[in-house]
Amino acid sequence: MSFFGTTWNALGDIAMWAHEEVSIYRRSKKIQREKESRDALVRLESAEYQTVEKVTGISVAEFSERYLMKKEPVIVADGLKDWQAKQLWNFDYFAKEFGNMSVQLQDAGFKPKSNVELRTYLQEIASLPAVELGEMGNDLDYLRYTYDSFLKHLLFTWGLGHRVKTDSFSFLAFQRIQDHWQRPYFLPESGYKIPWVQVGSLHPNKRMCQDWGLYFSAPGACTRLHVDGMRTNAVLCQVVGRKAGWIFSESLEDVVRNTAEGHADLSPSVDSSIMQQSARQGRQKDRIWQFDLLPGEIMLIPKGLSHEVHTLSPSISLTYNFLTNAEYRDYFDFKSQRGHGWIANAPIAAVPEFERIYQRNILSSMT
Ligand SMILES: O=C(O)CCC(=O)C(=O)O
Ligand SMILES: [Fe+2]
Repeated sequence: MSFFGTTWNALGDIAMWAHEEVSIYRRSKKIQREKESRDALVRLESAEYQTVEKVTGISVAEFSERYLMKKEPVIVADGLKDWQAKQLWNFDYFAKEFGNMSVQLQDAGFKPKSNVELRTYLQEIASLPAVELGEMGNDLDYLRYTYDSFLKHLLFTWGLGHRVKTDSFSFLAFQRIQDHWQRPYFLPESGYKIPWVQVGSLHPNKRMCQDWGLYFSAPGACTRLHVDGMRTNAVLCQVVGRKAGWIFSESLEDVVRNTAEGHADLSPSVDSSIMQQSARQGRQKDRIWQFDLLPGEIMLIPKGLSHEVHTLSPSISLTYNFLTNAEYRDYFDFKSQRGHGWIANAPIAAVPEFERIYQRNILSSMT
């Protein structure tokens, strides 16, 4: 990319960010959320429950029309077909290439935890036995992203990262293993609002996108229920191991957050008129998607939807966020109403009433 192209993209990023922050700040007093959900049980029980669809060989146009624009999650089962990462990446590879680095782990809610040697961490998790969805290890820390200074962060997001010296694992890995991965084949080349790419092509392996991360996690580790900070789309690219969990429709955002955080009435004895009314309203739009993500697959987590992710076997994944031009209006209106993303203070998988619902649905999908 030319110097002018890079400058134009960087200015676009800054202008977008400033415009959104001001707009959201001006509306922030009007942002309301339901702080308690009295009809949570009936809403969760009457929601349409389905598994995330898997497709292969999908075109950019079809992906956009059927999934991206409709905020419908999907797993592209041959998503990593052109990636060298599929052959090259495993726990030994990262231990060999980056093992001496010190990395800071995080808990299930992105809170910073201890610093450890990368090799030690990888060796500890690499051979742990697989678990089933819902089996959680409470003190299993996650390697998601290791920060460097704000200035370096900006340089990486503007595509100038190759010039920067860094001691952070995430930043160094981004520089060194660029050729192992690329923009997924079903995503458009250009026409992005986030990151700003109006001319030329987006190369997410050259320019660090929002929420970019190489994630390493142990069976039983979890990323608690949340909406991504900027409410943009995420692609979760699964290179090694298996992950599973749920994505919830936007209509269920407050219900699931209150359920996870203990602000929901989950007793079956709630006033029957409330139940009938919410069942009627809910049936039209409340949806819960369960996913099962395998190596080689890429899942779209649509913009603004709440999700919780559980690691079932030792896992390496790569993720980043984006927003295309055509989605901008919808994104902006929704974000203006709801504000920034959030992360629940407890996992929804630990709520027995929710567990009953998803176990029942797993069983019924097997018969
Ligand atoms: O893989 C995970 O544990 C979390 C992924 C996620 O939430 C995302 O990519 O937005
Ligand atoms: Fe997320």
